[in-house]
Amino acid sequence: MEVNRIIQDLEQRNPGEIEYLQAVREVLDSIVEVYNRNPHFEKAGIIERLTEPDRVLTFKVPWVDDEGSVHVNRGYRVQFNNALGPYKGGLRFHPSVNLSILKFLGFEQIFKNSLTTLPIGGGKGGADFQPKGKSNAEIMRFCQAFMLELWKVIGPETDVPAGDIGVGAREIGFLYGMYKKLTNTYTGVLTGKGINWGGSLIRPEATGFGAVYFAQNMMATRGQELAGKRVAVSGFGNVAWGAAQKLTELGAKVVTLSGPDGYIYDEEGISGEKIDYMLELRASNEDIVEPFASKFKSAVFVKDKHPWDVKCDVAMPCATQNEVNEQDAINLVNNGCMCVCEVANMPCMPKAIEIIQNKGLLFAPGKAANAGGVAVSGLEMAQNAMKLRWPADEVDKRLHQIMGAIHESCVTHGTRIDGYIDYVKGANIAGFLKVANSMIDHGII
Ligand code: NDP
Ligand code: 2IT
Repeated sequence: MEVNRIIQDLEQRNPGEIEYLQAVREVLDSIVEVYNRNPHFEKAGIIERLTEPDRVLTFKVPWVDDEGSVHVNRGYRVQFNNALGPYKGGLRFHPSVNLSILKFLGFEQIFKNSLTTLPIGGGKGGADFQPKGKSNAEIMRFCQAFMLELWKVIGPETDVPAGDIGVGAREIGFLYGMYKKLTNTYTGVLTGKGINWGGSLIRPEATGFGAVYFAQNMMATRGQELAGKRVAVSGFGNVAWGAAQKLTELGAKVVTLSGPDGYIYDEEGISGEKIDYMLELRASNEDIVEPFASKFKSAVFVKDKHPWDVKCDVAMPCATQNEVNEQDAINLVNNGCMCVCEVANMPCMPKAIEIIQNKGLLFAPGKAANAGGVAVSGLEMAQNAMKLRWPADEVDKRLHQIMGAIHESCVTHGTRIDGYIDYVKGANIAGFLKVANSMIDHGII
């Protein structure tokens, strides 16, 4: 395999899909040696087959707002690869959603889901819908209209969507209600369901908790622990909330959170009622964090900036892709940060990763560190299939084990001769091998 040639071909076939090409290049750069050492991969056309989604569905989502005006959005489902199990991955509702973003997310999901040790394939979907400022009734009508198309291609043994940016428990509820009505079934077709109707305990917290467990394991490789450390967190959504909770519980101090309007710095630490307030802010549908600084005296609002110029020991980007650039990485290094743990999907730009790794900092890619979310989705599917529910401590114990196993895979496949653990390489190789070998077992299909 020649990475540059493959990327050139992909560019021609998928013009302008910047995020998708960025995600593919990262994986190919990591696996090229292993791939070329095992000619059976090339013989089976694994890369050509892996980089073309099994199918991509786009559809019209017409809906009516509270004033009676008609709107049309574009809905998507990318069913990328089902070598390991039913397609599995979230739905994103955000105005920035396009095919490139969903293909990058779906591609990453293949390897992430492989790392979880659970039988789930990779997929992603969503819509270019702006939830900001919409009423509850408008959100419901949009979700219903979206499901009127999506239901045709999903199913508990086929494709199991979940939440992502802009899709939380409320949206999953509206989507599930419509699916149930259309199919006259009651199945585990979506994860992140409400706790009263098939959801798993710990699913809302799982992405953040899992990432913190992963960061604990990383720090332990250098004899360090999270207790007493200053942690910069970005975002103020579901994932940032879960991470802030667990970090605080373990004795770390969360000093920042952020939104599209800027970031909050709180020297006293974001804990207790401040973490609860994050949920209120998020639910307000206003998408600003500035009110945090009016409510809590110790908090300062820094307009239009990312929180990567503060002094911290650990950085956990929890908002969105490409939110940490080259200069941010330099700032983190200069401020003494020792560990950057991606919790969002692909939040660090390639140049930023290069700087962080070259300076010897611990660095975890999102597909390893944030896999706890989809892992507990997998546990939700298992519970639904058994028609029972595990207590919270059982789910949390399994989440702990899974994150430990992912860390172990990264160490096994990513440790360099000088001892530095390249978690990017480790995660990509471990995730890839299982998928590629399964594709070979299934023949050319
Ligand atoms: P939420 O919708 O709950 O929160 C997303 C946060 O990121 C908000 O603060 C949001 O503000 C901000 N954000 C989103 N897009 C942008 C943008 N283009 N520019 C600036 N800020 C932005 O989503 P989650 O917390 O669920 O997701 C956060 C990240 O974690 C995403 O990368 C997601 O893919 C990833 N992830 C989520 C998992 C889950 O289970 N939910 C699992 C694994 C990863 P705003 O809405 O105003 O833009
Ligand atoms: O990016 C992700 O892993 C998610 N948004 C969660 C997917 C899932 O199926 O739970």
